[in-house]
Amino acid sequence: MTKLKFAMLGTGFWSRYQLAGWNEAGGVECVALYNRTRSRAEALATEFGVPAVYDDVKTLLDTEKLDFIDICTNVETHAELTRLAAGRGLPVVCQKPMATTLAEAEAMLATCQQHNVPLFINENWRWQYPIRQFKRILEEGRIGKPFRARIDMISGFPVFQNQPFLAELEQFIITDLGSHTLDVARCLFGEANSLFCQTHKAHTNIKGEDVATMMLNMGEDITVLVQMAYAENYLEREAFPQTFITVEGTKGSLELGLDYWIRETTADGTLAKRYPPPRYEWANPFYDVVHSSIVPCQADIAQALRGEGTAETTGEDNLKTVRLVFGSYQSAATGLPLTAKQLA
Ligand code: 89V
Repeated sequence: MTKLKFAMLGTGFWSRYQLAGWNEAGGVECVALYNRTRSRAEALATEFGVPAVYDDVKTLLDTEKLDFIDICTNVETHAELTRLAAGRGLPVVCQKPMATTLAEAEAMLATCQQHNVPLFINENWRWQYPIRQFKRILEEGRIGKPFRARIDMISGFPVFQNQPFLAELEQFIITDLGSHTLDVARCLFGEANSLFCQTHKAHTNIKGEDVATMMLNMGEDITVLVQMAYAENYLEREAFPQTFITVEGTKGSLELGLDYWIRETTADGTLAKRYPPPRYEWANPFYDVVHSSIVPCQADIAQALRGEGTAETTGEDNLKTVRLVFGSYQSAATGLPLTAKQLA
């Protein structure tokens, strides 16, 4: 099989895991790296044996023969880089969050459609092994018809140390984490029929909100509460970046809890089994469940890029998550819930 050649744009904190993920997924080859600070691209190129380095995107695109590009830069550059690549007929894979506003995300998709190139979003959270197992068990239906669920990602982890730019975002936790948790909600329960959100700021030294709570009605009338926080809550045990999920159904309940234990409780009793994520040598142990989810996410995108099927996390699909992200800010600002019509 000939490998698909790609360039990665951006060589910050996330890019080395993204590159390792592509290597693990297989069938693709990174042939060039771009960073506006050339030395940062050079360092990563040496580490991963990437042959070419650029500090100018247009020169890279004019020089390299590529099958797609992977955008791993800060969010405010995603739209422009997408426009440049799509204009040259190149499929685009882009990091979440897709864009800084809903209008910008819509424009990115429209540009790709206009140039007839696919757009994929590296939305990995729904690919976490324990979450995939949770989805499988939920769909087996033993807990009956779900009517209420909770998705929690609450942490005191010093996230700003590894990703300092997060402290500078005017809209922080819903764009960074809500992009993931709201996407998981869609993946498990379907599309939103309504949304209400409230936010808070616990850290005084950051720009955006770091606490958010959303109440949604989703799919076939399921009430879903999404709770997120980065705050020094002095949790008895820090669990970053684990997501906890509880679903109540007409015949039982299902819980994804600490250390990847899934507990299914029905009239027959409780069945508990642990579903830890795979461990990769290249993964940062503080992020293992997230880093390992990069691999199936990229394998899914790679097979779609080879024309072997559709991917889950297309730009078109992710736009529905983006609508929930910015809908949450709108609800928090106005104090009003949004209807399905307002979210469409
Ligand atoms: O995946 C991410 O969006 C990261 C983190 C795990 C820290 O939220 O920014």
